[in-house]
Amino acid sequence: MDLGVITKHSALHAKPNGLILQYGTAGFRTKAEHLDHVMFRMGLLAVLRSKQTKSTIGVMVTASHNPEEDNGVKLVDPLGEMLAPSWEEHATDLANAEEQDMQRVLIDISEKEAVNLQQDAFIVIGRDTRPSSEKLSQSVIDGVTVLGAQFHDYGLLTTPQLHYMVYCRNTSGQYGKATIEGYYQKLSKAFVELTKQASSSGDKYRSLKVDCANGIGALKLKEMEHYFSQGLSIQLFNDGTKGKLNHFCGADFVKSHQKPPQGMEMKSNERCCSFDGDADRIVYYYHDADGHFHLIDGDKIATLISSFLKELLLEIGESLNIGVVQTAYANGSSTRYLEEIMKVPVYCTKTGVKHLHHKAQEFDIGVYFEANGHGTVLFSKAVEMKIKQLTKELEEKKRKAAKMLENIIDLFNQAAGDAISDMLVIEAILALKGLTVQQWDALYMDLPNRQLKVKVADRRVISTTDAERQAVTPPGLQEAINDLVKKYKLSRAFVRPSGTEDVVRVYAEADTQESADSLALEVSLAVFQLAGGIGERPQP
Ligand code: G16
Repeated sequence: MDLGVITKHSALHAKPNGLILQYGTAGFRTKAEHLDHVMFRMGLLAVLRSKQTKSTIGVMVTASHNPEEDNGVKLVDPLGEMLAPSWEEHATDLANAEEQDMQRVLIDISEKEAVNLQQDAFIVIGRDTRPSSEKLSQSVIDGVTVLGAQFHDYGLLTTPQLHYMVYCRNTSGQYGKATIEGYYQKLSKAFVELTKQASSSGDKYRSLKVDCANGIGALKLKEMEHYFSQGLSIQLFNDGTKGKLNHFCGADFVKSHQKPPQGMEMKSNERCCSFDGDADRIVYYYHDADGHFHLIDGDKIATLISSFLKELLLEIGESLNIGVVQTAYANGSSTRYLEEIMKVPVYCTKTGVKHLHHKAQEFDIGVYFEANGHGTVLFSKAVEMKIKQLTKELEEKKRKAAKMLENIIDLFNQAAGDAISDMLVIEAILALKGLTVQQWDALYMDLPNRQLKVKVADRRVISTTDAERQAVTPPGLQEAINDLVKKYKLSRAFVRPSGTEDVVRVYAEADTQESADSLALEVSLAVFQLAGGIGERPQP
């Protein structure tokens, strides 16, 4: 490693004085103008990680659901998963190193992680459609090339597509072809095979309105549409031709405001969905005949998928170990339904798909979804092999079910939660089961809930335990929350510092919407008072 060269190049991507950033829930995220040095340094770090793992590493330039002015970066590990926790710490150290300490920090990381600097390295890079993304991804490339590594720049990709590319490359194509056509073909083939099995009355299920958050999802769906149009016709809204990214639209907006995105033409009882800015989350919704808005979030997506998988397993006579992984944001009704009606074990982890993904790997079939619509299903290698075998062996009815499972396995992006893949899975299940969006929604009734954000001077003053359900600091906050929760029926509330925005998140649920709103407001006020709120006090 020619450290002199690194110092010279690093000076061209100088760190703003006094700026401290942390590798958060999904990498670094802040205003785009503060990220040039981070991008260069993540290019360097990706090379070290690639040398250490002797694998291709991914770098994605995106700030997903954040406003257009923000940007961010995250590294993707060899099997398409999020970066290992010890390397998140290295990422934070490197991003915050002063110019004169860069060499020392790089050497420290290399020594701690026993990186063989002579090893070849290969990096793949993707970016979203933000105006700042192209230049920032060039800074990543500068970091990669300064360490003499090879790279492939995929240019515009959804985040899950980059995860897919990394997984394909490190399994020598076994998972799929590491090209955009490879991704389109793999998913579309599985989807078309599945929907062929739906009865013709399934036709009425085969059109869908998609809000693309004015992001990358629109570009990619337009490219992909003709591959799967035999099974589904889609109509795109907020496709980026006029509106601003994530502005009054997209999955995060719809989930947190519990209302439809702007720019979407909804007729009553029509099935609609929203992607987020980098197309790794999806939520569904519809207006009923009385004009009431119904949100179908990640919890109900997990329920639909788990019940379908259970039915298929029953048909082929296999009792595999299915587990569902949620976070504290999961609606209480969903957890109860999964555990008590469906008899599926449910686990709760901290927010961040990296935590859910990890837990889901413990099962034969691990279904994980955050309530915000971020999730996928993981199948163990043994299960995949068994299903393949069963497609050859069994009598017709069972063979058909095994074949469906085989296609479902191919349709999921097992590297990461993926709005496009999840959308196709959901559409296939609805068509196969002949379920309308209203029937899906009626599986259980969500408890009314509300999410709010509170601005504080330093959100790190809040620390949590018990999968973020209890606040440990600041002193007195949890006691205050406990007292407030006691005032309402069927209630629950928690607070946690966001890992992607400079806010504290507040979640409350209760027996009525008024109670949930009022509890969320009271908890927000407690946070404001006890955790150093700044700006305007939370208002009803
Ligand atoms: C990211 C993570 C998600 C997480 C979300 C919000 O989503 O990948 O797992 O739920 O941030 O995290 P926080 O509450 O810590 O801000 P995305 O879609 O923005 O990449």
